[in-house]
Amino acid sequence: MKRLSLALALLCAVSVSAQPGPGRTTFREGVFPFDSRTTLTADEALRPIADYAAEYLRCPVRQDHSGDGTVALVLDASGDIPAEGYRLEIAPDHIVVRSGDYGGAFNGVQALFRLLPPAIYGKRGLPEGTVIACAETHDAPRFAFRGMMLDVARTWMDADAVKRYIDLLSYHNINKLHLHLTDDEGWRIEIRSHPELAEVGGFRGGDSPVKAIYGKWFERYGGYYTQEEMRDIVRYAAVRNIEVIPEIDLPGHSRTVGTVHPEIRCAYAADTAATAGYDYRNAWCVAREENYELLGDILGEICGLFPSEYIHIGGDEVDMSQWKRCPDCRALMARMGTDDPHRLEDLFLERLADILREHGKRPAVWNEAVRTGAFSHDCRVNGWESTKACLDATAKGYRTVVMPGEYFYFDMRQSPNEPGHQWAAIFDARKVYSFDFAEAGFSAAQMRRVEGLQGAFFSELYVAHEPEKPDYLDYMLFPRVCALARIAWSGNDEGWDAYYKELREEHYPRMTAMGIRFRLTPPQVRY
Ligand code: TNX
Repeated sequence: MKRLSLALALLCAVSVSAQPGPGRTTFREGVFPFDSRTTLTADEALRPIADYAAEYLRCPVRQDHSGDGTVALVLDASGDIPAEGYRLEIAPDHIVVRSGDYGGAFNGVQALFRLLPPAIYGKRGLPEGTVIACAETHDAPRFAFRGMMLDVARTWMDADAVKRYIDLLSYHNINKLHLHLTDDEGWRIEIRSHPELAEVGGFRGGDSPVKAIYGKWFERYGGYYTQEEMRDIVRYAAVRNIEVIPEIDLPGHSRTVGTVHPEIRCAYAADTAATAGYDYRNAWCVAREENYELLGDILGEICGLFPSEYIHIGGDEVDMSQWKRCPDCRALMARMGTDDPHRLEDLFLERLADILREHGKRPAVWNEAVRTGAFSHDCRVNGWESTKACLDATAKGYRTVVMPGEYFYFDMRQSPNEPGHQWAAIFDARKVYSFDFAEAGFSAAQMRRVEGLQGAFFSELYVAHEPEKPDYLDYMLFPRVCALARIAWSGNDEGWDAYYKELREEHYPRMTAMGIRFRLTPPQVRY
């Protein structure tokens, strides 16, 4: 028996070829065995990570750091380890993850997971005789912002589904989850001072006044997060080193709130809003003073609910024809001495930014909001329309998260006959991986404004509850998210061939073990 487990151990030891991450790794003699003696231990501040890791490793968490078989999470105050970076040391009798902060420890634990058999993600314990090769790895991220956006407004995703994606993103060291909580088709967050927003606006079809825009909706469909559920999601994400950034999309994309509260629209539009069919009149009236009171209530609650420094207030795709036709908005423009409705958007968003600032927060906005350059520079811009839009925002001096549709919108189809949009491009993981700042024309000065990269999934075409398409979101996200996470963490210096080999040999088995219905992406784009 002993001989058998030794043989197994050697087999495993030999078969361990995975790298813990893209950082610098030096392999050493010997192996660390995972067995019944394995325990976890952590400095106090890292305790949630030890508890988290224990679920996967199926081993106890102990107070003391000593003893053979210990996996220790240690905070290093020397300042030598960069933010969110880690040093992972694997010796025959112990493993140490050293980091300068919480995020680094979490990332180090993920690096350790990547060395273990994919079965670890099933949380059912490790196969007998699992050993990993002794090694030391130093690694740290290239960007502080490594994000993913989910549109839960168009397609409702319940709290468990969101948590599942938080898990999947966290395995890739993604550290921001931008939740698109409101849009023309739904309002997904409870606002206690105005419960009708979610109670009515969270549903369409059936007897709901909220109409479907893309396709018809006959049955009642939808849902929303209670504040309690959302706090739980935020906590769950924080343990996994993910900050949740909420978005209330304003002043456009507001058809839902305009249906629940028609008075928020420009007066002429409010009267005729009930017309059938596609209704573009989805903007808040800028000139209506009471709107800022309602928005003060909404944003006040959002600020209290989310610990993130930035609150996203939208700013994209506003149909300004409404303002041009609205006597009150025109009078306001006249007082401002302009006939450019973009100035109205600046004014509107700036007032919302003031509300956020009163709550100690800052605004995040889509790139259209900084088109005139008048919007305050304390914001964070999400550059989505094109790479050029990201170049423009950084050239104007705005701190920018780079997420151009043609590389990072995972609602785009992956080949011509697959489902999805194609307005930005048709692309698969290979193109995601190829994104290169220098080639795209970012100067050194512009790079200093780049906070990082983000992927997005907009869900107006996604119908999660249609039983025949349950895996669509997995299919759209993976492996494109893998490639995004890789370039946000370390870039693409190793080249596509090497990365593709890693995808096939490491990520695909892991994703299979996780139950992800990913797209089996060919190495070369084949149309
Ligand atoms: C653009 S991204 C939008 C969304 C759509 C998406 C579809 C952005 C700020 N606006 O409303 O869902 O394209 O790809």
